[in-house]
Amino acid sequence: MTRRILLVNGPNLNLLGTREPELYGTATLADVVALTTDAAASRGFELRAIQSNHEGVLIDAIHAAREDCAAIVINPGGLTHTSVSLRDALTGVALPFAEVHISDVYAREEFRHHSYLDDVAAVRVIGEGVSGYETAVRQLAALIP
Ligand code: CA2
Repeated sequence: MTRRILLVNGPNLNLLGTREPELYGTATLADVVALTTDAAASRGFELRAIQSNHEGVLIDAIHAAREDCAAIVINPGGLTHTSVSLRDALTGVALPFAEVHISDVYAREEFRHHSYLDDVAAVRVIGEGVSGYETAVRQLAALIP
């Protein structure tokens, strides 16, 4: 299996670093990709990164990962709380994946407490800020021989 990890960031995460720093910090999406690339490289993995505001684009990227990735790190944004289709894509490709949330969703509104991914994610990292992406890579890499 190719030693490559797919990093998926969902809707609105392109806005990282531009507003709501009290929730999401000041790092940009480019910073997140850079830190996740480094975390993956230090464990012998290449990183492919995608961010989209469109659910179907995210699903297509997850399907493509079946061909050449060993694992997925995903912050699905608001789709966490709404999308059966995203869950079906992730279970359909059967790659181990980490669900990452920058903010502590359990300390926020009730509607953020439910995740369609929580029972199928191999790793969950919640509320660690953007360093949670590094934690996710470390924990996922430990599962891959
Ligand atoms: O905490 C997280 O990482 C979330 O996945 C972020 C989602 C939110 O819907 C989830 O409940 C928790 C929202 C992403 C929006 O990101 C922004 C970043 C900066 C400014 C505005 C939005």
